[in-house]
Amino acid sequence: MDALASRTIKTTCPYCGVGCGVNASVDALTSDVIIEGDKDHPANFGRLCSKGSQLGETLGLHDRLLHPAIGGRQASWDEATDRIAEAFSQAIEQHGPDSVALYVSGQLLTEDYYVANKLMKGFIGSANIDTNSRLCMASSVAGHKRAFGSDTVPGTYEDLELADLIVLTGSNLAWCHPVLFQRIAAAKQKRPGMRVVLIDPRRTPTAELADLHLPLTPDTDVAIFTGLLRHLARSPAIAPDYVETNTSGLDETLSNASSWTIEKVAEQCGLKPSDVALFYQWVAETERTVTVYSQGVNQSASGTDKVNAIINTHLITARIGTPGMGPFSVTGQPNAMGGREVGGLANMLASHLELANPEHRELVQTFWGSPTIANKPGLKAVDLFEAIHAGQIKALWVVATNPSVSLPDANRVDAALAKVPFLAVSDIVSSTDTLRHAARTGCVALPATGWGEKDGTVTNSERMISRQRAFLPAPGEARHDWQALCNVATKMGFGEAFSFENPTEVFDEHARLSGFKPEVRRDFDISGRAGLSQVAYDSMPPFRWPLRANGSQTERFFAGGAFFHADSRAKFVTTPVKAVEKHQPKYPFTLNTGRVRDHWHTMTRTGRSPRLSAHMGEPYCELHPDDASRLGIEPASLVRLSSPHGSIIVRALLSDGQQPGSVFVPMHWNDETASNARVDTLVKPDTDPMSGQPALKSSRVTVANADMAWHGFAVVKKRPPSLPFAYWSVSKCAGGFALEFADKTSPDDFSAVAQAVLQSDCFVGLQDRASADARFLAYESESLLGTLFIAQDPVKVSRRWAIQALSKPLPDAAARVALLAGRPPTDQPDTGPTVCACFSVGRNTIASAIGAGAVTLDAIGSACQAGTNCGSCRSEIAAMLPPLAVVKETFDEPQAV
Ligand SMILES: Nc1nc2c(c(=O)[nH]1)N[C@H]1C(S)=C(S)[C@@H](COP(=O)(O)OP(=O)(O)OC[C@H]3O[C@@H](n4cnc5c(=O)[nH]c(N)nc54)[C@H](O)[C@@H]3O)O[C@H]1N2
Ligand SMILES: Nc1nc2c(c(=O)[nH]1)N[C@H]1C(S)=C(S)[C@@H](COP(=O)(O)OP(=O)(O)OC[C@H]3O[C@@H](n4cnc5c(=O)[nH]c(N)nc54)[C@H](O)[C@@H]3O)O[C@H]1N2
Ligand code: SF4
Ligand SMILES: [Mo]
Repeated sequence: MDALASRTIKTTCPYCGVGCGVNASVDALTSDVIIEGDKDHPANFGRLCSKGSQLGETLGLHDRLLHPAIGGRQASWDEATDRIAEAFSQAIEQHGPDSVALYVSGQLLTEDYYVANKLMKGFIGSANIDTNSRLCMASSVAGHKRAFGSDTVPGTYEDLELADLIVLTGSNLAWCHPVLFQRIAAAKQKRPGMRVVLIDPRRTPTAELADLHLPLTPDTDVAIFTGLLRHLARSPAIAPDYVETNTSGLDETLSNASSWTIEKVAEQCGLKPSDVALFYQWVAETERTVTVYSQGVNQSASGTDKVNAIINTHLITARIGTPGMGPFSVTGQPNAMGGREVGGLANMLASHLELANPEHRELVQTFWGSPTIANKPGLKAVDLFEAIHAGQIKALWVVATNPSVSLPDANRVDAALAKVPFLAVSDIVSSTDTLRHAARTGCVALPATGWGEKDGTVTNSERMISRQRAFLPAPGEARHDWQALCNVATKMGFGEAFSFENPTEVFDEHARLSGFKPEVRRDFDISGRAGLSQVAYDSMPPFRWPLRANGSQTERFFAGGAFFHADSRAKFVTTPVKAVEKHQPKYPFTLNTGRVRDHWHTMTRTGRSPRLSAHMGEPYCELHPDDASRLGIEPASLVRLSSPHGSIIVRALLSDGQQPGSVFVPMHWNDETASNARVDTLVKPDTDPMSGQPALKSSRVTVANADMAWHGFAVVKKRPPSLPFAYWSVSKCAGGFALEFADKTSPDDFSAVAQAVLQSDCFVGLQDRASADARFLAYESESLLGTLFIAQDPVKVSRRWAIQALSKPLPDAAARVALLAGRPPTDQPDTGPTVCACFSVGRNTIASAIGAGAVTLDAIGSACQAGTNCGSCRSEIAAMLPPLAVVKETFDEPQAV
């Protein structure tokens, strides 16, 4: 056992921007990694969500990328970095610095990110470095800059607890920032007077906490906040002194808002006027108001305007920078903020300085002592991949992101990855949709260290900088991303500026730059942490920026004005309301996309966890039951969604939380986990004109039955090398893999299907060819290899029960018959699909607890443990509880059980 691994190490969760503190240790006997929430961390005070709690299950060396490769052939680091340096240098020599590009990620540590940005902007001399944060936070950055003159998040998480009204817009906080959701839920329980409003076209689990849900027509947020501004201007909530002293542009912005009466807003947004009026009334009467926003706001062609329409309502009321109030952009990735701080976007410079400002460029160039500095913005993510098609980009290095899955018009992105003359990809796993392209002749794959192996810092949504610390050794030949970047920089001739020995030195340079020439006014400054020794860096506790050289800090920004525009005033931004898109008969549905509770992005990590994969096992499309019945789509059948850009096949999940005419498909599934479910192949590449952020939540699609002749479900110990069917999806389960599949034509005999899926000749089974009903079971000596069920309609066998059987000893003849019958024996009730991932509690178990009289979350927890560990499932459990009236009745007239 490595000496590193025997102690408890304080680190930070690698998933969302909440940035929870994690205590990690390795069990000396089993080598299992034990994960607990860090009670001392100011983001979570010991809480973790389901993803954080199950981090241990996502580690391990299987499927890791362990060696560099050139053209798919294993190579040494020296050869691989030679090849990258040569390809980059050659392109620069022949076609100039703008012919090369880096596409990086908000999941890099600040130290990795700093080095990447320094190399590109200061030494290569191009700003062609962009990041997946373009898909994520770019509209918030642009909105902040327009309003404040800087990319500043004014408040802190504590504001969420201190607020009397929280407006959540375009955010599914319960699933995407679960620990913040829990902090709000706890505060609301203590202070029931606190109100929550949710603005989201669909009813999500977040709605469980909401006193009011406004299911607006997609992309009409600008209208609702413009109307709110008008309303506030006419209410006692207006703060004339603050507006007068600290802002500019209100008159023009208000005159743009003048026609947006409650009735007009309600009509534009498809809401009841009384609901809009109630929302406006609550905001007007509640001084302590926080507006939390995320991708329903950012990922839109009017994303930046949405951000500014929100900020306008906080400026007019002076509800900013004061405990319990403010606009609050919650960031997605663990280091979305750190990336912004080092200038990771193509239009920014390090230390929150401006690429467009000559004084700022000179400051950074002087500090770096660099031969050059990029003097014009580089290509933004969507444009960058388009520039490959135009032949402008000759060499591209992708680090810690999976653009073949996550960028809009993903088939065209794939074509670009297949076409770019030179491609390098750094990743931690051995196979992704993007990495596949790096196996082309002459292209390079680099193995990176992942969470638990790497060391550095990340910044969360409330400007809190925390350490990620290693507690595992680097596997195989994996190296840290900053090291790979320094290796290449050195080979390109920039060795002196990239001679960092460790992340401490990188952090130190970053901290010093932030305090260099303080007379150039900026918000970001961590020079108070410059000059740390290795020991001090290693033990550095979380701290919030700014932390200046003199030790001073700013907890919250802008209560007293002091904005970062030249006149120190904030700007009201006029945000014209765009017309709602007309109905398009050819593509009648609006395609909304986003996340599920237990998967992270392209599933390269959460997909390794059986517990996390149990919650949502398959790609799906949420669809209103009325639309489904009109189209003849049965629940759980397979549907084909098509757009002008592509087409996918996913499972239909009927839900009246969805608006008729809209569908929702998660972004997670990809070619590694399903036959044809990359939702971004459908998504249009339209972007916000200000921020360049793609409009990922509003494409146009058709929905139709996928018309399958038969459906299959199997659990197997070994994943089959291929599944030759029109539809398939694979998920990790305890002891093996769960497979769903279907095909267009029925074979005469399903034995060949059984052979391919069960990967064995030793199987027993029965089949009824006329009804396409068949069951098979394969075993080897004492153990079950897999079971397979085929039916004409979607297979109705209990998934949990079939999965459990895989880990049990080979059943006796009676149990085999029960297995083949596809029904749990009567003494083993079907516990239903997983709701609580921590304790693997199924929906049916929770339903029986409710049936037996448990009518509160706590009572259900006592009865079956569900919801008692991380709490991420509590909103789903709450949704299963009967409405209050029924609950009361049950209390009044207890039923004899
Ligand atoms: N479980 C999980 N958590 C995550 C992630 C993950 O992959 N999995 N990823 C992290 C990352 S990087 C990010 S960026 C965040 C994202 O966090 P969120 O933004 O909360 O998540 P999304 O599901 O992308 O979208 C949020 C909501 O926007 C709604 N929406 C769509 N269109 C509109 C609209 O026009 N107006 C309004 N008001 N709402 C609209 C959608 O219906 C959806 O419920 O999550 C982070 N946390
Ligand atoms: N339709 C639609 N598309 C979307 C979104 C949406 O809501 N809808 N959301 C967008 C948003 S907000 C985001 S943030 C993106 C996310 O999209 P991506 O960034 O493409 O998704 P990830 O799966 O997080 O990709 C990270 C990759 O880096 C690898 N990796 C993990 N750790 C490390 C490391 O330390 N070093 C290296 N080198 N590699 C590592 C992982 O294995 C994985 O392959 O998706 C965007 N795309
Ligand atoms: S809320 Fe969950 S995913 Fe986000 S940082 Fe905390 S534990 Fe990780
Ligand atoms: Mo994101």
